[in-house]
Amino acid sequence: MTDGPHNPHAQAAFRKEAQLPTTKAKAAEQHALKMGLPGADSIGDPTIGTFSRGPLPLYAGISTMLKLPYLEDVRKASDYDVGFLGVPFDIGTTFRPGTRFGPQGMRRASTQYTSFYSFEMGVDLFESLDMCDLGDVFTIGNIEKSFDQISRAVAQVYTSGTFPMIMGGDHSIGYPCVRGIAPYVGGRVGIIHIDRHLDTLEKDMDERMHTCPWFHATNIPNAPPTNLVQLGIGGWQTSRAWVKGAREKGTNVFTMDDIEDLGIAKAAEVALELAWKDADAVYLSFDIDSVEAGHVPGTGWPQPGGFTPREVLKLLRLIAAEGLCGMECVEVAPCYDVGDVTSVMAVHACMEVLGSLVDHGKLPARRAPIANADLNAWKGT
Ligand SMILES: [Mn+2]
Repeated sequence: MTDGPHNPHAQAAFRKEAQLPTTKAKAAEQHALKMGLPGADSIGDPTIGTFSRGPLPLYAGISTMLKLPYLEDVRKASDYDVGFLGVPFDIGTTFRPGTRFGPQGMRRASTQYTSFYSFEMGVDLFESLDMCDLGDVFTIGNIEKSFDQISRAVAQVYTSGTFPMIMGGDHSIGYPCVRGIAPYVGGRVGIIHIDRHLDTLEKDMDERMHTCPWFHATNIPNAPPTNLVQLGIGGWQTSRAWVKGAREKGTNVFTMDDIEDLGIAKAAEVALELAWKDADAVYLSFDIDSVEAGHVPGTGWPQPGGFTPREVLKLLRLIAAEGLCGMECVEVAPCYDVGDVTSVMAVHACMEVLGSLVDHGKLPARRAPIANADLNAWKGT
């Protein structure tokens, strides 16, 4: 590593890497060899087994999220700091469907991320966190009943003291996801919503579609619209009815121009101030279509003019620095994707948030599980 005055970030990254443990990775490697038998005599590398049982090769094996353990018994979620939860649901879609395959797309793309390490942040998620893939919510062919299933599933994860990392699904799930957390927070819940679309209709096509989550989430008694911050809104797909909804509710809206004028760092600071005002927790809703359409073709409503990947990743890092009660990544529709770039972007966003939570001491910070939690506490909200 060359020292010099012009690469302080890289030098800091090298220093942080030198401090990271390898304990869990080594143990996992031993376990993989034990399960998959040592490799053939001709193989020189002693870490290579006959059967692939660890993260390598990236293209092999069973695609759980990040090749993490699949937690079949959801009652044991409390053993983990982070639980990835798929919500394969797209009947709230008003244009192109396909986000029911979002969780599977993200799982497939996630194998590229199984080094778990961010050079710039100097974080190794595998060493720092116990994570699992909780599989998927059993969504069905009815929006409201599926919402009930989603709220119940999210409540199960959250009351286990586990960080819910939710993989959508269309954006209608924002409402039942927040609803599944809010009753257990104690105080007020703020929401940071990154999107090109306001999604503040009461109903669309006579149902609570993916254009509607924030109208309903902000009717939850402890999730008021004044603590909802909507970042990146704009373009030619925003209906005037959405604007009416946001105006009447009094949500906090920032267009791409607002954010560009403020700069990403200041925009994050302002968003955090608003979302955290008198709040005990903040939930993050990341719509992949907030990113410039050219980078994320695999989504239902691609739109030009959004964030560049680099901008949005920085924004996500800064928002996560203050801690979160959960995150959803929605609107990934792999059937329109090109070379999995949209799924990769979605996985990268989740990794960036987890990395920042670890880097800022917000994870691992397992909340004590709520004993005998009422998983229906959200009913009526
Ligand atoms: Mn959107």
